[in-house]
Amino acid sequence: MSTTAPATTTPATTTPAPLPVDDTDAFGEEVLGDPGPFHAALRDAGPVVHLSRYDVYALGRYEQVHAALVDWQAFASGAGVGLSNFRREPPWRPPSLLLETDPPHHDAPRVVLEKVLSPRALRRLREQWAADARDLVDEVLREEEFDAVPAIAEAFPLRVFPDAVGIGTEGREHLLPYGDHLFNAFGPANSLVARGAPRRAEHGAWVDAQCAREALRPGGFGAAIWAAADRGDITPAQAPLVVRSLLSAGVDTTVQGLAALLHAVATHPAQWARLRAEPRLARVAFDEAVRWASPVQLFFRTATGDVRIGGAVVPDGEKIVMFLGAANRDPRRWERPDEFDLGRDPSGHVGFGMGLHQCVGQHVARLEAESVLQALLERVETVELAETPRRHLNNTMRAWASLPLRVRRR
Ligand code: OVV
Repeated sequence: MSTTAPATTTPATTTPAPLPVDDTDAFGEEVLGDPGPFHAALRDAGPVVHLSRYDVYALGRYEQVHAALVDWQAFASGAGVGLSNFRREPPWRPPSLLLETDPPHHDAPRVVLEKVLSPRALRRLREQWAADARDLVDEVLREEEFDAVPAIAEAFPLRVFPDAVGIGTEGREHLLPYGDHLFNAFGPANSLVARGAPRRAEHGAWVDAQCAREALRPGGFGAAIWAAADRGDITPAQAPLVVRSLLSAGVDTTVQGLAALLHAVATHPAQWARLRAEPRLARVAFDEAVRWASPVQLFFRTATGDVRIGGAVVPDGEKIVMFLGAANRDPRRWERPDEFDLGRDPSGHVGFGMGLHQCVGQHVARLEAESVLQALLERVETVELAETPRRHLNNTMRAWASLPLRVRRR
């Protein structure tokens, strides 16, 4: 499946290495349903591979994915972190001030959001979220069998996160479809994008309306962002877009992070037993689940010049896709990468990215996951799949539609 094409630029003295070519549809249903074989082929083909179908350059190895993530000068975000190149086509929504920008524009919004979502700022939520998780899990455990996607993975973030942001209670059903379309839109304009397109304006208008100062309750993350605008840390024009990032990146991601964790423990009974014996492993369990499943599978960058990667050259202005999910299972970096293993140290995984743009909401995600896992550990003896789980296909998220579980209570 891999052939070799000559690289485009060939300086006389430093001949670029040959560039492997792969014509697989990286966003086709076959790969989205089971990306493992494609990821392995990509990693084995070389440090960088040309994906001929989309005319983009792909990184599947941990070393190069990590290197690209931390080199924001050479690998820019400002032209978009999806397939679409904002230098050539207009974005479908005003670009995010966090995700789709580079320094120096990126920095003020980042500093503001880092403070708003810091472990310190989240301390006041810990008790409440622990209680919310216990209530939810008590409700769910009235049945021995339930679908953990709607019952827990969706229900918990939807119960705690919009309240923490401080939006109203009306219209919250827009959050998941908005996020689903957003994450599809980082990929090509395939049938998944077409399916979301008819209602994207409706979801987008609702989300945008929640970002106004008047829409945000005092005490929440949203109000804290507006307070930063009042202090002059960001401009009043920036504030609503920073709030929008919370509503964009904070829901589907944590839903699928929780789903990944629940899937992991349901399919690894020995690891569940270990967690029961050592609840302090709850923290590492979530990070290992994020490494193992990589709910966010990929992001793109744009080359800001002719960029050398492993001896090959990516030409100026071209798009580079970083397969986070492939890097997180690269055997060059991880021992037995396909095993969900609480004995390993998953730190350094790129499931939250790395470098300047590394997930600013990761402490929120960890707190949500720990709250839910703790409540389950207190109440559940064993957990297993009751039926075959069902994937939800998305161009950039590795997601579950359904995760039927059977539990035995303590
Ligand atoms: C990491 C992420 C995903 C989706 C949207 C955003 C960020 C945003 O900032 O809007």
